[in-house]
Amino acid sequence: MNVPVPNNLEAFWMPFTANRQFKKAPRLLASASGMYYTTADGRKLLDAAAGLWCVNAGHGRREIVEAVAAQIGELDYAPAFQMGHPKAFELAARLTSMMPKPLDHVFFTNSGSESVETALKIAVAYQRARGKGTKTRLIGRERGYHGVNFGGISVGGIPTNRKFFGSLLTGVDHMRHTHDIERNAYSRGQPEYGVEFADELERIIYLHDASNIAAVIVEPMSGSTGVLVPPKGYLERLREICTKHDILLIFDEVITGFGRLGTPFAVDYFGVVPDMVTTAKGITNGVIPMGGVFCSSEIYDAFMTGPEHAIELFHGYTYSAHPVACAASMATLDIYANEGLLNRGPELAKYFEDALHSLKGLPHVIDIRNIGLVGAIELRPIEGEPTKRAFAAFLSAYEKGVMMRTTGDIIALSPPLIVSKEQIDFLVSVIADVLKTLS
Ligand code: PXG
Repeated sequence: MNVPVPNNLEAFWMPFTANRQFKKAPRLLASASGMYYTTADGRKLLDAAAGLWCVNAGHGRREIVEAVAAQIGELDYAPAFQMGHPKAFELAARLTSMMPKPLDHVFFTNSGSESVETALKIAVAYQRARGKGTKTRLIGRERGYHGVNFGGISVGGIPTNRKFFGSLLTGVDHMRHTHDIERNAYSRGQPEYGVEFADELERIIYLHDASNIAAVIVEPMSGSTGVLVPPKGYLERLREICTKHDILLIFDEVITGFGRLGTPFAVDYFGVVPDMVTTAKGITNGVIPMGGVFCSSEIYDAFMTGPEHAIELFHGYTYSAHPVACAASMATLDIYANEGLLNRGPELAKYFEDALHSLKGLPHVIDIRNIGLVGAIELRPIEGEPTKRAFAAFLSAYEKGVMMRTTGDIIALSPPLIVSKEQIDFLVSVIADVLKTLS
């Protein structure tokens, strides 16, 4: 029998972590409030990552705490299969009212990964439901991150997330990514060059034939692979090509959803409407796991045929529309609305942009890019040791009072949407310090 030992870090196999290194020098967070974490050794850390891109309204929001506590007392759990509870329907109506037409249905999940699997399955099943059962292939993109389940890593484009896990899904192809630092370094907002990368989709469609392709999935802005902002006109062109060939377009808005770009969704920022949108993270401010897949009425209606007593879609999770998650989400949406957090772009994005770009010229910096309340600083990798320089920057920032994310040799910044100009200044001054002292 394993006897529990106090302060034993061994048992927890940590996700996406260098376990042995971490356990030698752990970084433990003990509490959080507003824009700050407090570490177990009592230091205050500015949260420049919104947790993991999810705590958009900041930490410790009392309204969410109270809504969750009240919900557990009133209805702790309710099955969502052949049963319902009022908040699930209320939340769905509220969420879909935030989306442009025709995205007027939402399927609830518990994470971004589950949202992606759900969207891919709905895409394939939809094609079959409307009599186009040969349309099964899925197209993703290099450097895309769509979570860690088999569908998501198959359409995803991160080699390390794929190479250990066998043959993945069959029938998947990928477009090239849109990162083009030679032409677009130091872009502010959408880069000028690269609309033609969307034309690769035509080449892939020609190869496989549109009659065999169900859907294309992309992040409107790739977050976790280093804030890759789509070139001007790129998403519009993807939309045109998908429409022309009768292929569904899925936007993975797990990161961009709920205000990250300074607008409620990327759909609003870019003015491009896909057929499905995957979300999670900010849907509950990260407090309770939850995700949602928005679908067009055309997709939903295609399933609403056959005998009325029959289940239309054989898919769902024990915790789909969990009452506590629904309560957390409603309280979160109230905060977003009351404080105008989903529309902070006009007020803050330019300030954030100027602050970030002031780091140009500091040691190791090879690109700075931004959109809404997301920014990235790309560093020149140490020769033969990729990722090491950015990770050293992460550790140094942690010592200096900032928690940020790094991916590859890129520092990614996505503060909670309650961030103030003074906090942006502090963040940028810490990063400047870090860069000046980094080898
Ligand atoms: N799609 C996108 C676009 C994501 O960014 C997922 C799906 C998967 O969500 P879940 O909830 O299953 O993790 C994500 C998740 C990072 C980082 O540091 C990014 C994510 C998760 C953890 C870390 O960039 N994105």
